Amino acid sequence: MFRMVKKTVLAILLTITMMTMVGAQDIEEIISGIQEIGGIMDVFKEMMATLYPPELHSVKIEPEEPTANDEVTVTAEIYNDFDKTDLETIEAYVVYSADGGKTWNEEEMDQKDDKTWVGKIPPQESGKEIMYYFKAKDSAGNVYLELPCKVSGWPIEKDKELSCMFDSALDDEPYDDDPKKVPDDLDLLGAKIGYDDEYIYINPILQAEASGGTTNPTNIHVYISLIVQSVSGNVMDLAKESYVAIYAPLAEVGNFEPCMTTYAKGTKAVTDTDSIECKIENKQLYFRLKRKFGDKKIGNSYKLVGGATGAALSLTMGPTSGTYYDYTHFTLINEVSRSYKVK
Ligand SMILES: [Ca+2]
Ligand SMILES: [Ca+2]
Repeated sequence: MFRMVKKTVLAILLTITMMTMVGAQDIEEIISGIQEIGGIMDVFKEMMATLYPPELHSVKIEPEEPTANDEVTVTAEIYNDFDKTDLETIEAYVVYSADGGKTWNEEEMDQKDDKTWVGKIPPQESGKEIMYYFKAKDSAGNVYLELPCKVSGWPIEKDKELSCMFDSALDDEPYDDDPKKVPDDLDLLGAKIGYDDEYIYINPILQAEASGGTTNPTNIHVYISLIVQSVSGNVMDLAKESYVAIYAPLAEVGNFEPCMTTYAKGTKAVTDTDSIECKIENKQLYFRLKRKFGDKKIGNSYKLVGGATGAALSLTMGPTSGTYYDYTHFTLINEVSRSYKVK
């Protein structure tokens, strides 16, 4: 069931993107286009279930002022919203660094009850500042992820990676899809995310370098990442609340820019090239999105679809004139820094 549901979510995301690209400017027009996708209302309810990743509600560390002899017990309430979804949190980790975020160590947490997870951080040297963060996964592969530090170093230099980028949710297994079904340049293996005060950075991890596709026949590859701040019980909110990063090297064929965002402004869907930079470095695709877009601003907590890939198969587009390939699950991001000092 979930596989089908996710494909439907992906179809919606790509339809939003593609309809915007062919100039369907009115949000209601886009939504009615989405509703024409076969069988969509049947999977509506199940679809909603995938929009609610695990959430973190409280954190406690013991002892509060650890010494070099103390193992630290970390207790966190992490669970999916029981009112909104049947999905369950199945894994949780506390990840810590004793060197200011250069290297990270992961400790799997034990589940105590349906809300509470307990993990241990081993004794650390006296005087050290220990940074830590949490991540968790649910039964559908959605992820809760804290971002403990800010990205530095854009633009990315050759043979270097951006700092402070962390793994968001993966796609479905097998991560390496059969090339007959998903070409390597559209095959997602996961996605990384990072942030600073002005921007959000996303690296959809592709098996081979992103490529444009072909103009004849029309097969224009589309790479997207998506941020959504609030989805209040209606999947169609995706169209109204989404901030979509789009990379489509051949988009100029349809008189569009190869690197742009789309989002709702009032009742209209707009495209914008000022809020985004797309970059291919070391064969990887990176988006840098301004936190401010239109009349909105991304806060410190939001949901992310790290990557979705598809192709436009026609330039006069309706809901059926595109195809989708791959898609990562939802991640709930929380930009938060946590630390304690060893006495
Ligand atoms: Ca894949
Ligand atoms: Ca593959």
